[in-house]
Amino acid sequence: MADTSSHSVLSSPRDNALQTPYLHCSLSSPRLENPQKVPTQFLWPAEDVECALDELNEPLIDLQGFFLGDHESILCAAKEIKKACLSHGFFQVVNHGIDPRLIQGAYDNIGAFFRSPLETKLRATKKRGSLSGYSSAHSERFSSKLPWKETLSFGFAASSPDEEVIEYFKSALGPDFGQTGKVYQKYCEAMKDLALGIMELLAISLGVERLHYREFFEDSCSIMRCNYYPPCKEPSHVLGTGPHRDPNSLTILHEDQVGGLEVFTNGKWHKVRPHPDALVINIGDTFMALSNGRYRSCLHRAVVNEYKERMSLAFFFSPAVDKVVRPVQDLLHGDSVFPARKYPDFTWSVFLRFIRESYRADGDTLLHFSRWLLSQSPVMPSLQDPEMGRDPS
Ligand SMILES: O=C(O)CCC(=O)C(=O)O
Repeated sequence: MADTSSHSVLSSPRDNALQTPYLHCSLSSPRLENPQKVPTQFLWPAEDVECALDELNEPLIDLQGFFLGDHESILCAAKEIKKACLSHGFFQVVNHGIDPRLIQGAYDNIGAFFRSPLETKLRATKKRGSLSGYSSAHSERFSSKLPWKETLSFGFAASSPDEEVIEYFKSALGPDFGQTGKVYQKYCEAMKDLALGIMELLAISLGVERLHYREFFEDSCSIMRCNYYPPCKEPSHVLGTGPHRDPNSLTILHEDQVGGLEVFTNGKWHKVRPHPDALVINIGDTFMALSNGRYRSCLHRAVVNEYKERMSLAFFFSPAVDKVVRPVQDLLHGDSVFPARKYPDFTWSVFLRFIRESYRADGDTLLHFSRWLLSQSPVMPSLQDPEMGRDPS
């Protein structure tokens, strides 16, 4: 995989911070002199940037009845979730119980971080192989098809000390960022609790014992990523986030009202309409494996806007690193649609290492990971299964 030790920086004109950012590029290519022109490292192939015309007709699921324990509402929500997950792995939830002031606080704080002078952001620079840190266009790892964005990522483990996120912000960025750490500590805790609730609904929808996934994910090890997408003069040639399926289990995303998230289903890209009160939920590869391929890991991307900046907050919910990812027995009865075993057993730590060291997440990550895993462990009994690792889409 190509790599570069230099970095690119999406930065803003001094007089109008975050309104009309342009790009300084210090990759191996010449420095960008004309902000109207996108450097080649940010260009994507035509098939990846094909324009979405239609909106996705995903369900907007009301979680109020679930929190109140209303049996009928729970069954109804589980039914809608099942339909969405069998089809594309994407839905939105409202009445999710997350305080809107917490969400606003998360945007205010991370907006202030992205608006900070470059030298402040670089204090948290993501090191190669690390999950946490500030990254400009992921150029610390890649040198082509770069995403038009800056990100700040950090870990959140359910079993870690109460102040893990606060400590991260203070140690990476200094004491001034303690308050931002407090907001994100709370935000991640709230996301983890919501994810555990959604796991109950997923279990019900799959006909699995209701608490099975809640217990499996009790000691979850998640990743929070804040995305900042500056406006781009040539939006039709770049992507804020390239087409991919999330390798983790479940992603809970809040996006601002600019719009840009798109989902691939029925052979084409669909726009997702942002709902101010909703959280976006998508199934990731690890849950697809846990469901033995029944539920689809959602293929998605984010496009950028010519005039407006955009931010999104992605919580990537994942199991404890050493938990063995294996479907429950009830999902292993093979038939013509779902073979007995679709993916080999794996742990989140091995999957993470695969993505960090040898593979750039895309639409086929789980397929390639499964093949690689099988090539490493020829004694795995599931090797006999010819359907192993085949992507359902
Ligand atoms: O910003 C978005 O809408 C999508 C972000 C995303 O897919 C990611 O961060 O992996």
